[in-house]
Amino acid sequence: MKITFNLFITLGICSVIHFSGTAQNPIIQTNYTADPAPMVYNGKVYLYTSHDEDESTWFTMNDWRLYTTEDMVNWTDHGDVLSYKEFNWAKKNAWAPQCIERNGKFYIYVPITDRQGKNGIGVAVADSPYGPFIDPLGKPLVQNSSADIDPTVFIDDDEQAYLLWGNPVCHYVKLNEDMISYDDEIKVFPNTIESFGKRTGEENPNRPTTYEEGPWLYKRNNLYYLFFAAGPISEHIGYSTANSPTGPWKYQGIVMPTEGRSFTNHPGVIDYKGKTYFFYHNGNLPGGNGFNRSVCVEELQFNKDGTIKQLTMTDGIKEGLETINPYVINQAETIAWSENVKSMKNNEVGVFVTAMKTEAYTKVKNVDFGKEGASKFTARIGTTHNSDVFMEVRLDNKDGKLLSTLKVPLTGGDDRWEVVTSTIEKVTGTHDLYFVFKGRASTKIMFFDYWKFNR
Ligand code: FUB
Repeated sequence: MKITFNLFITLGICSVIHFSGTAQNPIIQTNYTADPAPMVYNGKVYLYTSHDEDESTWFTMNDWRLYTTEDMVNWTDHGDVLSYKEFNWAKKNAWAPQCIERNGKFYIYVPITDRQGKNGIGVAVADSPYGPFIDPLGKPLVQNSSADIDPTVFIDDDEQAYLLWGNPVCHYVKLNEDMISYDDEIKVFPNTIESFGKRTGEENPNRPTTYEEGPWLYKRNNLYYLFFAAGPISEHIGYSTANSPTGPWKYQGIVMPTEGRSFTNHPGVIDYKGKTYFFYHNGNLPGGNGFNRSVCVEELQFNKDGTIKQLTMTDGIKEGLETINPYVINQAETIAWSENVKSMKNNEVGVFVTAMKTEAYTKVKNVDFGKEGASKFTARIGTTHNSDVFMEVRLDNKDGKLLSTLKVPLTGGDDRWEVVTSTIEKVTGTHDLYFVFKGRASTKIMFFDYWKFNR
């Protein structure tokens, strides 16, 4: 991403955004996330993202994070799964990643700037989608030019894997079966107007077409789609199609026009449970802007001829694909929506949530209590404040029916917890569940690790 500092400042400025009570976008509210890279594996969506540090005024990005869902509305936060520091040749810039599975191993491709200041694409390998990811090479997989950012990886039906990347042109190479080497020559897609559309509103000899960065390769009905962040700045998302993963590409138009308070955007597309989903980012969280971005998702729809119905940024997906079972332990960091809550991680409990202000809350969508219903509620919680701190459990909205008010025990730290149980009036049927955190302290009101109901 290359634009002038003044333009960065202008485009980074934020205004106040208001959400309706049913908003689902941005899908992560507990951290700023960008550059979505969804992967479907064993019936679950694994969403890898880059991570804008809070209050960034530049691309201050140190690690990659993972979120999962089975219903497309409740997302479980698994925290950071890899940092640029795991690559001993890297200096900074944990930018747009993508992870793919092959033969039970998980390969994540990441752009990083090395200790000499050169861009490159690293690869790290894990036995599980949750990591730990290890750099098998000890050096970049690709270090070809300053264009080496934004990798997308794709395995075709004939098992050939492709790595594509680049700004301001799109490079590609065929990967070997081991996914961490290549014998083929690195090539560039001809950056023609026919392939990527004529750039309008900016005279730039290096960028004659709309192709900017952030390619994403996807296949449907034997047609290959190349989604990409398109210019000029502020970016929109465009796409091209071809009969082979290496082109020739034919420009097809705009998938998502510019909007959303971020001067970048970045596509990620998956098929899941019979639908196609389009992930992107914007600056729409409170405090959000071009350097404090947030990942969103929309359903993507196609016309009969395979072209794409243009999208706008919406409040998000309203209907969950599954319900949540309240009679097993549910992690507090499985969230449909939240306000003033941060996710954190430690060795004691893994990922947990911290309420940063009084009245902070998390919402879990579509909790199915069944016909028999629940009569007990249990949560693992704690606080460092000896003033009164309470966690309320409510139904269907933040001020909805009160099921329970737990007095949060003074445990003294997020490495010390108590399990608290209360009896509740019987609840049956399917409801959205709200956990509302109340206390007098000005920060870190309380910690919340998990919850469960009993019959
Ligand atoms: O997140 C850093 C950079 O911004 C990415 O590499 C680009 O795709 C843009 O989203």
